[in-house]
Amino acid sequence: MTIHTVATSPFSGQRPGTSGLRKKVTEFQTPGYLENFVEAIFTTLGDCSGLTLALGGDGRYFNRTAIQVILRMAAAHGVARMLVGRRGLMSTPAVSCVIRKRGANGGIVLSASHNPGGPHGDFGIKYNIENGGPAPEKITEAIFANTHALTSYRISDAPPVDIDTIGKTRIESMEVEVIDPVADYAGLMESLFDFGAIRALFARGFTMRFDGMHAASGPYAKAIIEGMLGAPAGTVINAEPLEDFGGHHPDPNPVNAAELIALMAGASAPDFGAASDGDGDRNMIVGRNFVVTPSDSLAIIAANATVAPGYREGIRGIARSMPTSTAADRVAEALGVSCFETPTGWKYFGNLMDAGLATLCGEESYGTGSSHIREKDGVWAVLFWLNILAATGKSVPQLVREHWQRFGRNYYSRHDYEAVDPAAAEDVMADLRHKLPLLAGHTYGGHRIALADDFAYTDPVDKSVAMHQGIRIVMTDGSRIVLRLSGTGTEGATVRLYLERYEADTARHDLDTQEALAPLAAIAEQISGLRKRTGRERPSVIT
Ligand code: VG1
Ligand code: CO
Repeated sequence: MTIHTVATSPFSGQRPGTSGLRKKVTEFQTPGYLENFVEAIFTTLGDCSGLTLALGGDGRYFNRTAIQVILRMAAAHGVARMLVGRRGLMSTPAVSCVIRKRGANGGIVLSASHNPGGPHGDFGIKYNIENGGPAPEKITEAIFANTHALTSYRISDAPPVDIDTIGKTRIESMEVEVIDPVADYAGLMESLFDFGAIRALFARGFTMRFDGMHAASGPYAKAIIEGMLGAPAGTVINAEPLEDFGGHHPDPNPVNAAELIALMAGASAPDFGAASDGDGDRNMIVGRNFVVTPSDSLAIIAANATVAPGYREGIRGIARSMPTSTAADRVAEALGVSCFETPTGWKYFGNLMDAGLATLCGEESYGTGSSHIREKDGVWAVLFWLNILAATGKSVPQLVREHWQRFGRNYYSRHDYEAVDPAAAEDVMADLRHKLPLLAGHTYGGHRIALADDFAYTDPVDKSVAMHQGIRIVMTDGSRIVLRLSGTGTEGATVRLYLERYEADTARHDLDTQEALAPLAAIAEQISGLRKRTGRERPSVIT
């Protein structure tokens, strides 16, 4: 085995987005492309001797190839130990769990999350720090800066490591330990939730369907829900991770998980439905003929948190991303705890959780989690719901309706305009920014604008500032219109339009969501000209 220094030259565009570097697989296959980015990570880490790092991915196409390259590069940089998930698999929350539980210095997650996989799909890579969470912006920006300065990368010519068998091997002087990707995580879940009560629920005949979408969460859900909690075989479907996710889009929303939604609306619907995404950090919660919005899910978990043993003492605070509905804010107020509004992306929650300021965090994009790790966590959210259902004996629709009766309903929807011309998308945003100072005080279609700004966030812990995190137009009645550009796409630009309207009156809690939000959508178009400028008649995806 020899360590080689290979000459290279920088690639442009290796800037990590909302959650790491995501590109087409074909781009990652360009000779040196992956190596350069990994070299930039190691350069940013500096002296790697003595470091222990976790490594795993969602199993998509190119996962195995990338794992071998990263191992050989880690060995060349003097990393002491790598903890690799068997078959190269580890869900994003499981990587976070392993880093924390085993006291690793960080980890590398290979995933493009909810983006499609396969040879013509997407791939992604992200660095997580010692607390188990995504690297904060100062680190991702340093990695990006290093991608520009590279002239070479270092790699061992060691033969491929067997990553399919649990055990230890070596590359150069680095130890490679292949670990069971599920064990640590399953143990953590058992410590947080009332497994006895959930087991009893299933024993009483409660039925459930969990759609693993042929992605990373399948093995976790199967081991925990069917294995430890005794749900009948077949409760977890599409549990085997596939390199192309079976050709599906591993994004758990009503559009991509249409089959589950149809099942839950049919005559033979089980009591509870759930799905997770490519890397297992997202979740969708469905009742009989009833889809729970992620924003409501966060609020409902917060309001019922103490039923779960891990949260019996109560929660310290809630954090939500800015576009996420304000349903959780009302719960925080009722509980007398703080509520934080952060930019989009889980990396902004890390400091709040480390400082003990927030226990529960959530995003409108089907992401919910807590301070048990530092990533959002799909299976965790599903188990939390199971625990609440078991403890209350209520159905999903009943729980949600009662929540609305108590706190009011936040009608909420996100309209995505995908793969639009990047110049047109930039134009929409630039023009809106320009208009912002003139908007407050104006009335559109009966809505008076109370505040219009370009969201900026100062981290309360380290005082770091994130600017330009989305345009926020807030009405005097609390209704909101938010526009921002996606930072995870790999084709053109994606404009996200988020709409929210609060309704206290129980008699008006059964409106169709899109109808309830149509007046706000019209105002958004009037102010932004989004459809006109992008040449789209309607959104590509509505969730
Ligand atoms: C999207 C979501 C965001 C989420 C991010 C990563 O980002 O909107 O809430 O944190 O994906 O999730 P963007 O920039 O495209 O809006 V995951 O499950 O892809 O790691
Ligand atoms: Co994900």
